[in-house]
Amino acid sequence: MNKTLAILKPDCIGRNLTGKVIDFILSNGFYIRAMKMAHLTKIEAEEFYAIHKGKPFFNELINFMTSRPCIPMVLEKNNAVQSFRETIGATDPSKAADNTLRKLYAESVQRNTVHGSDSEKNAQKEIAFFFSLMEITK
Ligand code: IDP
Ligand code: MG
Repeated sequence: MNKTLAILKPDCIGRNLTGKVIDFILSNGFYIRAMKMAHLTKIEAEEFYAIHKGKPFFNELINFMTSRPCIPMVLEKNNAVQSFRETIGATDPSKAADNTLRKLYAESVQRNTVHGSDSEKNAQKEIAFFFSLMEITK
């Protein structure tokens, strides 16, 4: 099994969808190995999303991600990165497949409820951004 980083985004917390989304993740076969609430500062959100700096949606994305706490978690499953991307669906909920988290719950391209790492390398980087080794259970 390998690991990926998920974040339940501020719109998920704000609309009280946390329980439903966690239930969906678990019922799709993922194990939660670490989880916490975090209220990102602007500097932290800019670092996490550094790859998008300069894009037209960047400033609004940072405002959104710092607007409330979020819930980062480390998920484990066979082929975790790709499998979780399939579980969340396309970035734009109007293009997301049926029975994906974003199709079910996302409000818009920006307020799309959940983050998932897009590669093995980024998963490792993003997990280390939020969690120390000691915080990740076996
Ligand atoms: P991803 O989350 O599906 O990997 P990315 O392209 O990495 O999508 O974008 C990161 C986040 O930035 C998205 O999840 C979404 O919240 C926001 N975002 C991406 N594209 C747009 C856009 O065109 N308008 C507004 N927000 C966007
Ligand atoms: Mg991405």
